[in-house]
Amino acid sequence: MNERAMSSKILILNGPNLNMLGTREVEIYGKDTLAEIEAKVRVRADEYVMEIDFRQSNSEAELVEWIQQSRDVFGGIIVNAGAYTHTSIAILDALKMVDMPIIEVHLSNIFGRETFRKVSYISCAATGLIAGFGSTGYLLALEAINDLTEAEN
Ligand code: CA2
Repeated sequence: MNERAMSSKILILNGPNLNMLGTREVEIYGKDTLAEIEAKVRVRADEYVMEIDFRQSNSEAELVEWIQQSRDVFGGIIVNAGAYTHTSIAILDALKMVDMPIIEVHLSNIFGRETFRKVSYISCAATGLIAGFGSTGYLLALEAINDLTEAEN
């Protein structure tokens, strides 16, 4: 076991415009609203006996603050940074400061889309990345983080 046992609390961060899911571009992002994704994730988290804190913000600064505050509180982070994925060195730097598994999630396959979406600034701080499976990606990320934290504890 690690010197400091990992918390089973998982922080799930969602970036800009993800609060609008289910209203437009359903052919790309799926028909689930963010609330429906959260409900599915909560059911799976209960099965893993994992506590989750599911948040969304359109503000880069707020996302950075939440990541900074996650240290010593959470055992892992699942992050869909939305469009900030492709622009934000600030979110990358914040993620680099936390010492816990980080799973990057995208509903769409960002590598099969426009050139600007093929670059993720935050990937180099991530333990792994899941893209292209719609809302199922959040469940896969939870499974991955459960395995990673179980292995640590
Ligand atoms: O595929 C993903 O999960 C993304 O992170 C979603 C972001 C996009 O900017 C990234 O390139 C990939 C966008 C999320 C929300 O977009 C909406 C647009 C219209 C209506 C509803 C949501």
